[in-house]
Amino acid sequence: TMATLEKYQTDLIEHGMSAGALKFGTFTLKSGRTSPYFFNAGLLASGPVLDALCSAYAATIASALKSTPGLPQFDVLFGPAYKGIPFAACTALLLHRDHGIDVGFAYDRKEAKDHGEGGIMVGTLVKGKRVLVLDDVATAGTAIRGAIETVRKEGGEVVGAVLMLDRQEVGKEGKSMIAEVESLLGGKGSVPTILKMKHLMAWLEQHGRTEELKSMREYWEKYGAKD
Ligand code: OMP
Repeated sequence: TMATLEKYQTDLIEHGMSAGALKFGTFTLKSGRTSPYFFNAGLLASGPVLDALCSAYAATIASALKSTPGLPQFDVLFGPAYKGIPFAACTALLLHRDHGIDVGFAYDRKEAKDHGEGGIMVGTLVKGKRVLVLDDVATAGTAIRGAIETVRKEGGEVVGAVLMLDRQEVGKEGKSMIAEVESLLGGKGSVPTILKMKHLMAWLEQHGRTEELKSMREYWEKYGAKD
């Protein structure tokens, strides 16, 4: 049975395709896997697309805060450099404007500054705060683990993470990436995601794109997390 799509999920898929960010074809991943799709969030770069993406992040966070098991309350949204910076900024704004959820936002520099205020963090201080990490795509979970580590080194307590896309693949310990990252954070419900691979497949099915759907199914059989 196919996943059902919320409007904010369909909007993000369709904006992603128009922007050339979400592509179906043949791609080599960081992990070396050959994938029938690739989502490059760096190409989500216009006012309307940022609106679709960050409205979806905000809706996902607001709904996860109300769910059980869900996302714990948090004080600061952290967007890792570089792609996470505009996304976290816009999401903090929309959480306030559309959901009445007021949080700080912070990001890191890729190269530490050795003058002025120094250090690698910019924005709201994370030390002693409950932090939600915001990231784009997670495959094996390497990138998201790095962002969690950055916040922890600065003394922040990472209570959860929100992702644009969970590719639903196997993580570093042989379980699903999502279960592995949840167990590093607040357990079940602490890593809400806007989209999962199965939502992309539901969209392809709704639009009669059977060839692409077939390649997606084959890929999932090979690399999908079965737990
Ligand atoms: P992991 O670090 O293995 O979780 O892979 C996530 C990273 O892979 C992202 O931060 C991107 O650099 C890249 N990526 C995408 O951006 N989109 C995809 O669809 C797939 C990948 C990937 O290479 O796995």
